[in-house]
Amino acid sequence: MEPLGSGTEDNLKHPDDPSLQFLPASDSKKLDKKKLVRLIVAIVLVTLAVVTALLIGLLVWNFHLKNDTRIKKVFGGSLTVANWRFKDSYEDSNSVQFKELASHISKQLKNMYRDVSLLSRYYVNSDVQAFSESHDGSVIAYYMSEFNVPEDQISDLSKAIESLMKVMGPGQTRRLSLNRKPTNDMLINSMIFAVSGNQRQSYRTRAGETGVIKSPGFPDSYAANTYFEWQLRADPNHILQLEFTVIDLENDCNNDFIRVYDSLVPNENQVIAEECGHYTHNEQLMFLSSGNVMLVTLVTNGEHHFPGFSAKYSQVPAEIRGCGGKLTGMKGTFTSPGFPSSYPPRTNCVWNIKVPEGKHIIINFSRFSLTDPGQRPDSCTKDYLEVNGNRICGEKSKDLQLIIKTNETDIKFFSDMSYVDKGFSADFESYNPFDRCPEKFQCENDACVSKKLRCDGYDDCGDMSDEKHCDCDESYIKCKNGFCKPKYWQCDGVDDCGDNTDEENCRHCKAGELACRNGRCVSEQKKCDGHNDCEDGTDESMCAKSIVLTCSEFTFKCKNNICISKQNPECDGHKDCEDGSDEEGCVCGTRPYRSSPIVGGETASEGEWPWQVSLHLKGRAHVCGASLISNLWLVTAAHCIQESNRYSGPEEWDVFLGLHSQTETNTANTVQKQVKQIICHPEYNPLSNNDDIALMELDSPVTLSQYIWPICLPSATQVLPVGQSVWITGWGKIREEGQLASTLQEAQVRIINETVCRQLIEDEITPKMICAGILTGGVDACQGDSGGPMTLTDSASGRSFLVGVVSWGEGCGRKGKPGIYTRVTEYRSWIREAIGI
Ligand code: 4AZ
Repeated sequence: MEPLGSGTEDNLKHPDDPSLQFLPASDSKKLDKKKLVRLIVAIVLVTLAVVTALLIGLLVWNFHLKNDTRIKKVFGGSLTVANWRFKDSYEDSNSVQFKELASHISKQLKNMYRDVSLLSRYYVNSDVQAFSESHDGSVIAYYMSEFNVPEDQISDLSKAIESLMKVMGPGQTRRLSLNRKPTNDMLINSMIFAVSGNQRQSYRTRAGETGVIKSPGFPDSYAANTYFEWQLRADPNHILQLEFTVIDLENDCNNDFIRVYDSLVPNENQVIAEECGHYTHNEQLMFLSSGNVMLVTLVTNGEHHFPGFSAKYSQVPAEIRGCGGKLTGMKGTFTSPGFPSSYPPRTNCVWNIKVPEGKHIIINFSRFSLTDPGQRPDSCTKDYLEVNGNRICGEKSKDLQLIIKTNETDIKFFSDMSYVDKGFSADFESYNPFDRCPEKFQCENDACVSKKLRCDGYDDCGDMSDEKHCDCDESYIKCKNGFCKPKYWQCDGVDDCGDNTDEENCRHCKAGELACRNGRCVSEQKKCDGHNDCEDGTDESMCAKSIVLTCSEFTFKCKNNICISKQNPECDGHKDCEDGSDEEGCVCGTRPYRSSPIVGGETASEGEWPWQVSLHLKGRAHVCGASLISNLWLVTAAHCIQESNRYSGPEEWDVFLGLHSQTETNTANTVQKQVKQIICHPEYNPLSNNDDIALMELDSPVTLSQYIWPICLPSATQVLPVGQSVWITGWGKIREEGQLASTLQEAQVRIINETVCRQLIEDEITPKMICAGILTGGVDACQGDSGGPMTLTDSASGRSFLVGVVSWGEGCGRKGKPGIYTRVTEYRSWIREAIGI
């Protein structure tokens, strides 16, 4: 092909070419230039057109196509069709009757959505999935409605559904014509977001029979990323009772969970209970429905393999005995419906208690647990008991007592449509208002306590009134404020009187004298003068500068075998040993991000106790605590490992570091490790609990972080004075008869004098044990805290030391029964010899 602009003059001036007639006269050079300009203009125009088209395309995609990325949303609900009698054939989804009614209801749902423009715009279809018979013989329909909605409209869609629910919610009747009969009303009683199931099984209970439902693959393991539903139905006027015999799922409820619904569809507003993790059989796990249907769902996300669940179901008459009534006489009992099973949702009971004229009523609750995830204990809007207009809810760990100063009262119990709890068990008694506590002591707060508890040094009434105006017998000291306290509490380093009377005049040395540990007295002025005046170093032990002494039980030995006077010199930020060995290996025990129920404790902040470790029996639940002492080693209790010789193999354990909540073991802050070896103390004695300490090596070093950090080991000579405050932490039981805590708990206790402890605890307390607690009770370690740390934080350096390991005790949080801990200073050289730390 000939290149552009390369033609001859002759060619251009050809007389037969008509197009040439209109060309202006020009020479050939001018003509070439014009062609070039035209070419450039054409190129620019074409480029502009392409860019514009691209921009328009992008804009269209952005505003139209992108917006049109639609998400499938399924809302589930149920509605009652009044005036429509239930037929047995409605239970068979293949029957003609089922299909006919389902099709009518689907049409009505479509009509209902048509009235709301947002809903009608994105509505796809409705599917009626099941029918059940309501208590009055009419039909309850369970349906799913599907919407195909742009992503950015989802929340508006949910709001539209919510407001529709308000119009058509519980107690609201909407007349919708079925078969064009105006007499047929449709009462919509719920309509909430739900996920759609992909595996469903239906079961029908028969009177007197018990059925069983199990997760697929039980007891081996269930599959990951699945959703299963079990629909349970009972006869009219009956309710369903579901009792879990085994629950063994992943601990993290965000991954795998079971839900029980008071409906045939997974209606979010009708969740009775959600369960995950390992059910420990501490208490019966039984649920009741409010009507004759129940749904159990299993959602699995996690890849781990767990056995699953098994549960028994049966039907019981809806007339649950014990829901309200008249109670008369001098005394009696009443419980929440179904107790000790969880009470059913949607319950409303009223008990009228009437005792003889002139008497008053006292109600004692031995159990009170009315919690609901959506309810604060001070608001009581969901599940509650109402007495004289006052609502009570939440969990009361101590015995709850109500005093009613009339001879008649109404007690109302209410449970809403979601989440249930164990309920309550109560006794009522009449009492003579002029003799409130026959044969007992009447406290100022109207409680009655045994006369024996009066003036015993403990606050038994709860308002100290049993400890006021006391004449103290010879085994007690009289505090200046009038209280009596046991003599053996005198001079124990703890202000038991509250005004320090019991800690005054404890030293045998004169005023202005310092008491040495060896019993000598020296002038206060000799303190920190650089001379060993006490001859045991006491007067030089709390000084900025240390002096060199002959080694003894009161001195710290440096690496170069020189002993110094300073008490607890290790990792205090000062170089006390000439060779600096007191400041070696001191990365431990710091909490870079320290922010600020063990029995009577509080929930810890995340990262507050970064050395706290949770030991799980492999693939199962938490059983013991432990402390991280390097990036490879843990300290725990020997009894955790050697219990009946069952768990002594390293392969039997999973170690969780950086853990906060037992239900979230898979967060970015947690690390799970296996165990390489376990070294139990060779002299551990399970009968005496002496030497209750063990070491665990991780299979690989853990990366330290804000949430995972080792605690310092104390030197053998570190002093732990009586009365010192220390912290205990763990996921142990929150009450002696209670359940394990799900989030890490912390509590502050004090070191208790050994002599006092021996008088309080029946079993032998050896010098290798530490007693610590709060003697008035209520604050303590408990089962499940074992192996975990007792942490002492040095206030000057802010560094924390592992001074104790949770070991044993007589019950948990009992009055006058401190907890017993392994004294770690006694094992300093054993640890060094065993693992070189
Ligand atoms: C235990 O069973 C246990 N109250 C641990 C600590 C205490 C009691 C029992 C102290 O592991």
